[in-house]
Amino acid sequence: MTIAPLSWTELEKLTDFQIDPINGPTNAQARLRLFGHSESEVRVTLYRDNHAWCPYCQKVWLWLEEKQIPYRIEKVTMFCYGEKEIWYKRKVPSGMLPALELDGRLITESDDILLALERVFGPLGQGMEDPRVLPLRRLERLLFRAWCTWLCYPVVSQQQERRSREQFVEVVNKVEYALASTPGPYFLEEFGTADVIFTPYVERMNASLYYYKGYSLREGNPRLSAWFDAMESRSTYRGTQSDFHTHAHDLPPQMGGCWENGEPQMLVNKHRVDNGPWFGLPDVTYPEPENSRQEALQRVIKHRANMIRVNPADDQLFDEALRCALTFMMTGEVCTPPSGSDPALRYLRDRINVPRDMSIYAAKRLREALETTAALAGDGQGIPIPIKHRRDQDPANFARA
Ligand SMILES: N[C@@H](CCC(=O)N[C@@H](CS)C(=O)NCC(=O)O)C(=O)O
Repeated sequence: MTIAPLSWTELEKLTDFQIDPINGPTNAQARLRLFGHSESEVRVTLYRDNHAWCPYCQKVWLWLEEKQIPYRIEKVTMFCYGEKEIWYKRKVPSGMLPALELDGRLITESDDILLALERVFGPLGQGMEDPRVLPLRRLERLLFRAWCTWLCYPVVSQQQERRSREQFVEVVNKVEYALASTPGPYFLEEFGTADVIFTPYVERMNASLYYYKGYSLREGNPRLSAWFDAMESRSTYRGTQSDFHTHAHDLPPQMGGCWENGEPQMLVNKHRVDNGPWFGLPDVTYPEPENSRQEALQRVIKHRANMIRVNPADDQLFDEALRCALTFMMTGEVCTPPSGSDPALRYLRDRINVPRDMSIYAAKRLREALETTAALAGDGQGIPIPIKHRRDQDPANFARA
């Protein structure tokens, strides 16, 4: 039995999901964060990228959220997905992100930003220049370089591939040792600056090595695994956390390329990240919130006009197909989409971004509904995700209401 798709009005009745972007938990939509303070107390503006892809921005973002410093957020386009805003180039001629204004003074370079914030608001746990944090900061850079060496150069021989992997694993062992040297799950006794500094790239390593190398950082290393679990117990981290699919496809243009090794496990992982099932991937382990479907539905309803306009398919065809997928997601009833809509549904499936569009479980629910519904129409794929740039994600195309 297959049912007719619900109308937008009927779908709207199935979600009451809402967040308080200003004073509620960490979220990617906010333009102002007050943590219960008044707007007149805001001394900080964070300039970060539109899609929450920039790792150095995530570092500063997480720090501000942890310290609950009232701040404004201005979103800027990255070179890889669109035109840099002229107003931003006037402020920061290189166009680099993040930047931060503190009492009207502009600061660039994420480490300098954290140092300046510390001077005014105090450190987060042990600070940037604490003698116990300094070696951990160096270790993070060592890990970063070993990761780039493995991921971001073409695979020339199996021997070279093995050596790069071994060198990376050697540094990971040092990270495991550092994590094991204190009793709790964090780098030092208490959560603090060191954890914030490791977060953006360890998250990206977990995603990219799983997808391009068949290596599971989170599953293969018990201390890192416990660290990820502890990070996920924090609403601040959950609000900034991305997923495997988003990173697997946002990193290539940012890093100048990510190279697959073609090994059997890699091929299995890649297929799963792209085609599902998305539940059970080691990109998240906290339990799914009860309202993840409602969240996904609310986000689609809010942005449906742009999503339908930007989709390469005919607007009416995609409108109906999308409502079929949402009907299935909310009711569990099979709803067959119009014939020929399978590539359009998969085009959207491939472009849901976490945390920009919705949180990790909401995205999994929506991707699953889009894929299940597309499969009823056929096996047509959407236009492939570009590798050298991501202008398919140009925010200018989504700005119109
Ligand atoms: N060392 C800098 C690195 C900043 C950086 O590399 N930013 C990249 C994004 S992650 C950037 O702004 N690139 C320009 C662009 O993509 O538009 C810092 O720590 O802030």
